Amino acid sequence: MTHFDTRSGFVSIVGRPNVGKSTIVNSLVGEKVAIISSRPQTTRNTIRGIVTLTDESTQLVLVDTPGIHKPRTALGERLNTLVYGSLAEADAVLFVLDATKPIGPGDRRIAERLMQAEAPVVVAVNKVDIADKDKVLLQLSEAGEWDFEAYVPISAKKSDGMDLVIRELVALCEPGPFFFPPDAKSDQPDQLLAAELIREKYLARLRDELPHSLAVVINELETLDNGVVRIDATAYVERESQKGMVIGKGGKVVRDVGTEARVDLERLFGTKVFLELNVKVEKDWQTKDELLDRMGF
Ligand SMILES: Nc1nc2c(ncn2[C@@H]2O[C@H](COP(=O)(O)OP(=O)(O)OP(=O)(O)O)[C@@H](O)[C@H]2O)c(=O)[nH]1
Ligand SMILES: [Mg+2]
Repeated sequence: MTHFDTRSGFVSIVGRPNVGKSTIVNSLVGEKVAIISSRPQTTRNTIRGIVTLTDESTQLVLVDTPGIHKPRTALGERLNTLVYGSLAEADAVLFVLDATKPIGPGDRRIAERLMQAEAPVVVAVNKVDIADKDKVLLQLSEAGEWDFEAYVPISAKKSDGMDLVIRELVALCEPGPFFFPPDAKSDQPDQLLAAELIREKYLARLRDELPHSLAVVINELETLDNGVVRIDATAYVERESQKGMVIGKGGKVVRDVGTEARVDLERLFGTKVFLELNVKVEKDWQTKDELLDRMGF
């Protein structure tokens, strides 16, 4: 029999779009490993954030997932499949609810799926910093009928209650080896994180449906002799008519996004970054399997 001095576990973070899953992951990890926006469907792939307790007794591998919703495109379907697929490898699930919204059919559908899954479920009622106390209590008691492992009211934005979340999840870990070095924060390749940071800056400034039509791909990422990191990136939109909005008047939008992204990228790489960002039209990329493959979904 194998004996382990350490404990570890994979935790899937699931819930409807925009409930704060990625904010929770960043808060637990203590670093920005996942991008955040006020728009639903921000996260598009499973991003792993890693939390190792300071005494190095336990390692949690947090798997941030896209919000579960009614799919309307091939991309939407892939995202939902991705989420439910992540449950197969999960030792525990953190099911996130938004305290500012009543529990709806979307939440119930997810809850029913989770009841059939093997992994134990901890429910986090998030955004309590902006929700009425009464609403939080009501939601806790309604969710309590699902009979999951534990219920924790939190504010990921204010990092309130995160120690409770950690405690509940650690209790569900089994003896086992660490999957990553104790100081690791994420398993995400630099290319992907860089593309995500650029997309985040766009999400913050584009209106209407455009965010869903946008994908960012890193064509090249290299460290030059002088230590500067050079990144060549393309923002894809679906229609010629959208190109103008992504570029902006006189190139203002693409320039501002580039400037903001560079600040985050320089923090990420710890060095000066030279970012070349251009815009291309790739018709209906969300519905074409071949394009989704190429974009890494
Ligand atoms: N006030 C408040 N806002 C929060 C909290 N947690 C997240 N938010 C906000 O909610 C919005 C969505 O947060 P995300 O972390 O991107 O949500 P998500 O569940 O990952 O969304 P998808 O990836 O689209 O499924 C952002 O505007 C966050 O700043 C919180 O505890 N309090
Ligand atoms: Mg997210």
